Amino acid sequence: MADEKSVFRFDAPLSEDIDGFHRDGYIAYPGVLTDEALEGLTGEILNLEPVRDFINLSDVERQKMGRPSYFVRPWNDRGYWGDRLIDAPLVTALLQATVGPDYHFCHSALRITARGANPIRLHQDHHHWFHEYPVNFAEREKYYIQILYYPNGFRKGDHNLIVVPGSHKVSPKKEMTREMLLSGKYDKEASRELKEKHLEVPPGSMVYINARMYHGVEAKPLYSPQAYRIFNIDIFKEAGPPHRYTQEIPPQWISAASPERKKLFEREHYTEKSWIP
Ligand SMILES: O=C(O)CCC(=O)C(=O)O
Ligand SMILES: [Fe+2]
Repeated sequence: MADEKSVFRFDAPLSEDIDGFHRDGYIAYPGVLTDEALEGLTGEILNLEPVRDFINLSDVERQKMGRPSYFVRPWNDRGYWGDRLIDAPLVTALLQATVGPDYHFCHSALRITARGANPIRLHQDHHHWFHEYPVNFAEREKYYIQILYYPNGFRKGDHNLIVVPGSHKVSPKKEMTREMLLSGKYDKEASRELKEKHLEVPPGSMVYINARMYHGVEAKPLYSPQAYRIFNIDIFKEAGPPHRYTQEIPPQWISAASPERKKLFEREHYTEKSWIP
């Protein structure tokens, strides 16, 4: 539609962004959603019934229930702005500049995290690494891209994203710990000193990552001034067999899709049998 409003403040990455992606394993775009998209997306998320139910609880109630976060995967209940994220020009340009032309939409998720949430340890995300079927071996080197959105941002020390720039060059290891990764032992493989970087981003930010890069999240303190952090994620995979969470596409998404968007959805979704030879 020619009269569609912009989702992002610009439509294409700079070449230095792409250089940064290859060097560091991620690109951070602080405040990249337009004001209108940020307001629209935030409203759509906060109006979802299970999200409303979750944020209407008090911290004490959530702690009693042992539920400091609300999580849904796949996140299919998307409104106008949530839907537009999937193939907004900046997203398409980033994927084409990094993965190339052959990629598919894998899945999405939504998480609302309240005070008292645990940290998420440093990890890589890729669903072919730690499974040992022939298909998993064949698919290991392919791109798996996570696009992280932070509608209300995060501050350092308050459920902030931690990245280890350059760690996408370290081959996946099941038994890797934070201490091992940062010990210096893998610096040669990464061709740099591996250290944590604690990010801080304003509302409306996106972080585009190669999911091979180690990343984690700090805890959300009980005294956090931000009552809850909103996080939504879209994941894209290089063309090939399904990953562990490659989602079934709702039929109405397919029938409403443009020919270009349809291509993103035309792939198999994951089932228990997907990897069994
Ligand atoms: O919550 C975040 O900022 C990132 C979460 C993450 O790394 C994950 O869900 O795999
Ligand atoms: Fe992750």
